[in-house]
Amino acid sequence: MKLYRTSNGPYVEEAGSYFHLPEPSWDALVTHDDLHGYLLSIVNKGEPAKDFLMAKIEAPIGNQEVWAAGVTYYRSRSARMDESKTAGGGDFYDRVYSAERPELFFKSTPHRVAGPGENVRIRKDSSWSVPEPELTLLINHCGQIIGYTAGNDMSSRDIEGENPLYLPQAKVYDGSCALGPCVLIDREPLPTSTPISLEIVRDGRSEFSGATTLAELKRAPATLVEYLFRDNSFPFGAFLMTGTGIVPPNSFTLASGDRIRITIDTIGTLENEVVQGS
Ligand code: DO4
Ligand code: MG
Repeated sequence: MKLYRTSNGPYVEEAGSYFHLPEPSWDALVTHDDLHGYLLSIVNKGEPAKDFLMAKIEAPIGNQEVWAAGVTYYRSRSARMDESKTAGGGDFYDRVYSAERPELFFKSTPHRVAGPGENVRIRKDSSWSVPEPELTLLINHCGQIIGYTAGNDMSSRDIEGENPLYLPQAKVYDGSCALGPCVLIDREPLPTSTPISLEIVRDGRSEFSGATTLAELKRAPATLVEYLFRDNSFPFGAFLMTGTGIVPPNSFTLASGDRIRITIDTIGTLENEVVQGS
């Protein structure tokens, strides 16, 4: 089932039919004792709504914090080592890739998150920016993975590459994160064969495209969540981005007007336009 947050409240979609939810609070849904069972009960009542298409789809977030895992794909390890080699930071990325403890960092508060169709931003003081397409977990307040969405961990590679201690500035700024278009609510983990793809369109033409699958993700989502919840509480639940396995070549940087499309098969496509900070 797919859960949407819209300007007209939340809807659940099953087999092409949309059902409006009487529970309007996104936080109450995320912290529901049995969200999957609750949504199933709404679907089974069988009263599809006709007004879903009139509503604006919004980022599927209430008061959840957004966190991110890093260097969970070999491609990300290599790209980071390359971008930070003159700063002498490369070794850290190699070590964290094979360490038992994953890299986890705070990514975003809800107000910095763009929904489908909204703008993501590149920093005005960055000259090398990329999107990072990432499977993103929705976790309830008890630390259970209850759903999956597509995420974009927008990153300033020059700022992070200059010094790894600049990571928060490279990663956390207005419009630096996008989530959506919906949350796939599933009790089962996603198959490792699940593809994630990225396309960047400039002036109507494909400027970059790439793909990976969850089989390339080095760490189990449940292990990442276990680390995140160690000595850390999330009363409204949390999102956890699981890292990128797609990095455009070093010659590529995003530009204002680029359209970023991130597709995860069973979830859908998250599309955003890029604007430059001024
Ligand atoms: O180590 C810095 C960030 C890594 C990251 O965001 C990723 O691998 O996706
Ligand atoms: Mg990332």
